[in-house]
Amino acid sequence: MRAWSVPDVPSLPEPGPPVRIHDTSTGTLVETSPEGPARLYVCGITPYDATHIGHAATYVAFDLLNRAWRVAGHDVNYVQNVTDVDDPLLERATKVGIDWQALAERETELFRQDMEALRVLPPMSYVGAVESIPLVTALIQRLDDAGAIYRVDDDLYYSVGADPRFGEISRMERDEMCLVFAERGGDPDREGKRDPLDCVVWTAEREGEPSWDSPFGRGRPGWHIECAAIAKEHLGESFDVQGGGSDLVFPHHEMSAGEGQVASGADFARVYAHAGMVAYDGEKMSKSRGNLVFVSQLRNSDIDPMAIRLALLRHHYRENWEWTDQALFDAVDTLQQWRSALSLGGGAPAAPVVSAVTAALADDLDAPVAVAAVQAWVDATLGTSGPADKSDAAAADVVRDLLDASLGLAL
Ligand code: 5CA
Ligand code: ZN
Repeated sequence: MRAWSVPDVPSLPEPGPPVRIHDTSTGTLVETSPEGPARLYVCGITPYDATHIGHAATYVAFDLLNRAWRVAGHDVNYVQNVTDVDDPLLERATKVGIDWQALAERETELFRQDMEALRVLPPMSYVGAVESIPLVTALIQRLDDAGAIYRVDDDLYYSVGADPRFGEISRMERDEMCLVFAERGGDPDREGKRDPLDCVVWTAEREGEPSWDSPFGRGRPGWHIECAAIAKEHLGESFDVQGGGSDLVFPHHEMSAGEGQVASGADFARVYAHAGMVAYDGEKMSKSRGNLVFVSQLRNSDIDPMAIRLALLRHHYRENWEWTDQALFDAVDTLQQWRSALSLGGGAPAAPVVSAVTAALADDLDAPVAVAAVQAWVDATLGTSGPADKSDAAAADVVRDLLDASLGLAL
């Protein structure tokens, strides 16, 4: 599938430090040490509605990782999927009476435009579930050869018990797994399953739903196997970081990692990184609850996308936080002040702010600390924090490049 256009990324005077990131499976910060290009898989959207601020926060978070790696001197092989066939998409298409493919194409296109406006670097491979069906069936075949697949009626299930490491990513107790599995698309109570937590990898053809030929009969892919198959094909059997929002820890990342590991014997990802959930009106922003603020709506009301991005960057990516309109207006004001500092050309020395911002981002993507360092430079440059050294005649160019390369803020 086509991704979106690549913005210019300026280079910085010197490389940034190695990047550390929080790993959900160990609860620790891990220094990433990519061999060759850094390999990143971030779960993409299910395109049945427009991109909301919660989605944007998650993709901006992993964009910081992509940028921090590049600043540290790595090439990055970034892969993202589009879940362009799945239950929620088909249900929405039926409900609103439009063709499911047209709905998926429309919302994917809007997502591309939103990502472009927010200066999120595009993935090298942007891959749909539908176009990946041959990869999915090949992976199911490998799992079947490993004895990890069985049938319930005509549907195929993956045995979670086939992976001795099952549960090591989410580290949830079984009771909790069963509850969360039921809430997030799973079917713990279906009769005929060997383990309530086993997940579907191939849903047999159903009346009125799309289906494709496969060695196991007509049907369509399950959700978790989609990401396992796409990641393995486009990044290799193992890769550096698997990313997504924290609502994907279980079952999605646990299941796709298990499927990946049983097929190859190798670790799926080295690190599992998760962004916190953005709330609005007191509850997690979600399509099913309907408490949404859409990026495209804000853009249509002439909000500067860089202000949206700055409002997101003011929160650490692992935090759960609540979006407010006021925070967006504050970001608009802040950008105006930053732009006036940059328009002076010279100002406070740039070198310390470059070190502070690249160090903060390499330290588990600490954007709030990076933003505070920029603010301190702006205050010193504008003289709003009292007398300051303003001797760096070329400071603005360096800080402008820093903002663009590290934080994705083109001012
Ligand atoms: N297609 C699957 C992943 S393979 C999916 O979860 N799609 S999604 O459209 O529902 O979500 C896309 C991404 O946005 C996921 O990483 C999800 O964790 C993240 N996300 C969804 N809601 C929020 C929210 N309120 N705050 C932060 N991130 C969110
Ligand atoms: Zn996924």
